[in-house]
Amino acid sequence: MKLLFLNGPNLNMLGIREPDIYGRQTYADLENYIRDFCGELGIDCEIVQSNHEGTLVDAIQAAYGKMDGIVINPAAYTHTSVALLDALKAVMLPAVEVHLSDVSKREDFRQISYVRLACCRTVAGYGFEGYRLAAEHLLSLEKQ
Ligand code: CA2
Repeated sequence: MKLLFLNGPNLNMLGIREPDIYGRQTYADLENYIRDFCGELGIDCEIVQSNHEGTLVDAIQAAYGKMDGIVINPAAYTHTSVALLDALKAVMLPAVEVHLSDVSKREDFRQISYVRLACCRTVAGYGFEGYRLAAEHLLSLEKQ
């Protein structure tokens, strides 16, 4: 199984500020964590981070016909981006939305998620482990 792991704006700053919300581990640690569990689960992974909405749209489109699913943490674009929602709908790949923090317990403006409308599951509040839970869910769908 081939999965695209897509991370949105400012996730490259992990570990630098707001450790109380996002932890002390860095974005490089997150990439290593993803590569490690993908190795264990036999998943072929591609990991992309961008601070630019259009680049994230391009990455979703590039997954069409190439990947079997998408794990996406759109970061702040979660709450604003119809473009990411449309891109996910266009490629029709199974997608899981991931958030490091439990967005349901945060500010009102984080209660809206556009991408959720194109995702089969949301995993929020489990830190790095959420990415593994998302990948395991997509694996379980493939085995059905
Ligand atoms: O909890 C998550 O994973 C979020 O997607 C993270 C986003 C936030 O806008 C979403 O509402 C929830 C923020 C990404 C990283 O932000 C940082 C800010 C300062 C220092 C390090 C990371």
